[in-house]
Amino acid sequence: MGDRVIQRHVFGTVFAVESAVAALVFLVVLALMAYAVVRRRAGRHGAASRRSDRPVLEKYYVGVLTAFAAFLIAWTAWHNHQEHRPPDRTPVRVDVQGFQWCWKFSHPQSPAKRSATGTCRGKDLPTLVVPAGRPVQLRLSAKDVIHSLWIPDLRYKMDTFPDHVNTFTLTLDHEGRWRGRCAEFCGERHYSMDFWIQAVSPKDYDRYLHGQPLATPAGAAV
Ligand SMILES: [Cu+2]
Repeated sequence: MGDRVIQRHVFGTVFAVESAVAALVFLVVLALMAYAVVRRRAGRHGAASRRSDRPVLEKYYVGVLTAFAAFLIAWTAWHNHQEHRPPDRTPVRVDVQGFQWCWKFSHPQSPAKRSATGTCRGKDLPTLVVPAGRPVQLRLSAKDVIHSLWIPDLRYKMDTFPDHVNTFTLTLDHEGRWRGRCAEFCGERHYSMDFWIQAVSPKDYDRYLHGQPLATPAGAAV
């Protein structure tokens, strides 16, 4: 699947399959309960069963549940592995720092020492600029307390810690702009810790690293 694997697709597939299995199990349990209630109300009930009444049925029941659980674990782990395998190309690096109450995005490979930050008050939101179609490694840390970088539309979320660097690699397969948030309650203005993530063409990203303005200015609607 290569570079075009995006988290939203993987998340959607896993979520759909897990929901279908959960719904199936739920319906089967409901049907069995309804059957038991109706049967009892109809008065066709004998003495309470003893433990040893249906050993084969119980083994079958345990086996089916174990098979469902094993399938779900293996299915999810396999998809997780597909998304998190090492990128084919050297990723672009961006250092992300969360602080009370905004973000700072630094591009260490930028000759112009490019970085973006803001106050996260009103429309003063920082923009994380990344190249579309290329793997981007985010190195996350925090200045004060725990925050969490969250891009709901793309299904990315990872905590940022003051004393530890968390790393993950994402690839956005097309240009666009999405809203990001803080997903870890971090104090008084946690609710306003929003930012933008904007994927631009690799050529525009290179210009951005060299300190030139973007063709589509950061913060403008795409
Ligand atoms: Cu926060």
